[in-house]
Amino acid sequence: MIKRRPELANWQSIPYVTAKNKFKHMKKKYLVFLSLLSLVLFSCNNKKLTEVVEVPLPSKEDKMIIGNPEDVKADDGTFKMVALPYSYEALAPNIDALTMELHYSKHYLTYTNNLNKVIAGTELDQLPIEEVLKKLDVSNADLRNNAGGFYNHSLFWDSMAPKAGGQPKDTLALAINRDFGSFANFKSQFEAAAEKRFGSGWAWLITDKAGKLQITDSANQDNPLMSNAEIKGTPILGLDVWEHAYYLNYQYKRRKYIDAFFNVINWKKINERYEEAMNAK
Ligand code: MN3
Repeated sequence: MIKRRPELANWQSIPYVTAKNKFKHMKKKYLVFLSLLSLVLFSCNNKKLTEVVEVPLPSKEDKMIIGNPEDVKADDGTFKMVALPYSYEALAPNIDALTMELHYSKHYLTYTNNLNKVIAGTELDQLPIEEVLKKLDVSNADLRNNAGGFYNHSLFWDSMAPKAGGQPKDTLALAINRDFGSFANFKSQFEAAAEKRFGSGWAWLITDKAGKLQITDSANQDNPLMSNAEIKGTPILGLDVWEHAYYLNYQYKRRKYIDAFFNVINWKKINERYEEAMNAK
């Protein structure tokens, strides 16, 4: 026998069970009254039941909001958004689609538009972004935050790829072994830097002036190219640890996000950047 919840039993049994024995003798008026009563009971309890079983699953509408990175257009300006080289869904479950969409189409777009606004007409306007970062006055918060935000995110997108992760091969693998002893050592030091960065900021793998790999971190949208950096160098890998980069999927568990990032690091691209940085020295 199927067990009914009490509220279910009420509306299903009362009108019929109590009505059963008296049915033949009932006057028309009473029948009408009962029908009305059962209607009222049914609709009330039906409403209650709906409320009980209602689960806030994502609706079709929610799923529809995942758009296409190609549709994101910044306002006209010197600095152009880097195209996202994969769809918003491509890094899931490591980085979820909604986080990617908001991060790229809202945060990154805003940094790009704001940088173009704040830099327009200044002497830095026509320089490559790396030169802007080295030369900007760090007391100019507007320029510092938006130039940093633009550069850091531009580097971030293709630091990741679907079906990536694992370990670097090629030149970078040798350099990591040389400077950290092993990939495992590098990984644990990088993860520690990303985890201990208090509040919003970034963890970095850079090449310093001497060509040595170093791990560092920075607050907000600062980075190792800026004149105020504790350890200066050329970033080849950056991890965004702002809450907007992981909170939807990982909430306060930043460590889980950091671990997941290692499943999508595009080591082929990082190796290219490393070789470029070495060739530029
Ligand atoms: Mn970000």
